[in-house]
Amino acid sequence: MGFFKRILGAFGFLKHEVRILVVGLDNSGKTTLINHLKPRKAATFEVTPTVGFQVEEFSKHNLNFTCFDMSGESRYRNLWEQYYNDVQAVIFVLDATDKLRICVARDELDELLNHETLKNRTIPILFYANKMDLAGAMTPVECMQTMSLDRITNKAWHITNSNALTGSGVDEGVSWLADKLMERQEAFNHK
Ligand code: G3D
Repeated sequence: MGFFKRILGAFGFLKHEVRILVVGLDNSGKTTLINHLKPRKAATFEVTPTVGFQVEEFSKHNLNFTCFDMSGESRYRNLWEQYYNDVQAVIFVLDATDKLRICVARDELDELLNHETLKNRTIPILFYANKMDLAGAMTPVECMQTMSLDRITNKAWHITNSNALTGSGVDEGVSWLADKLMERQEAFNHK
């Protein structure tokens, strides 16, 4: 089943807008990965040309995707933090071959997890250990350990490997995310 069908199924008729953030360091493969998520037709793809800070967004039905680099000058941080509001899920893309900068990714994850807007929210976080096709890529378990993901106790999270060039592994992650969103929707409906 396609990405949009899965998520639309998860949210029933989608009476509300759903925002999914796609974040990670530059060069981790975010743009390549979301090319697999974007609908081929009717994609509205915008690049917001802010000096030093670039956000890519697309929407379909009531699903809104916002994608940006977490690296970059810290003076832009408060700009992208505005996107934390109303987010229902996070996709965090890791370059599994970048052993040097995975510590930077871990620090950025810290900032995200401890952010006032997100720290008490139970939104699911999907990690892609991307570039699995390249020699020397860390396995999802190695990424999990280096990123200390087991410290995330108040949010559902999952890590899976991916090759954003071919789309391999992308669907597995999306299925997990759709299931988590569905569980949340069901819990909300029973309140
Ligand atoms: P970003 O949007 O996170 O900055 P991009 O990253 O999607 O622009 O990807 C950065 C580079 O990594 C691109 O190469 C892209 O083709 C490559 N890449 C992304 N995902 C994968 C993957 O799974 N496997 C491999 N082998 N390469 C990948 P260029 O050469 O265009 O800079």
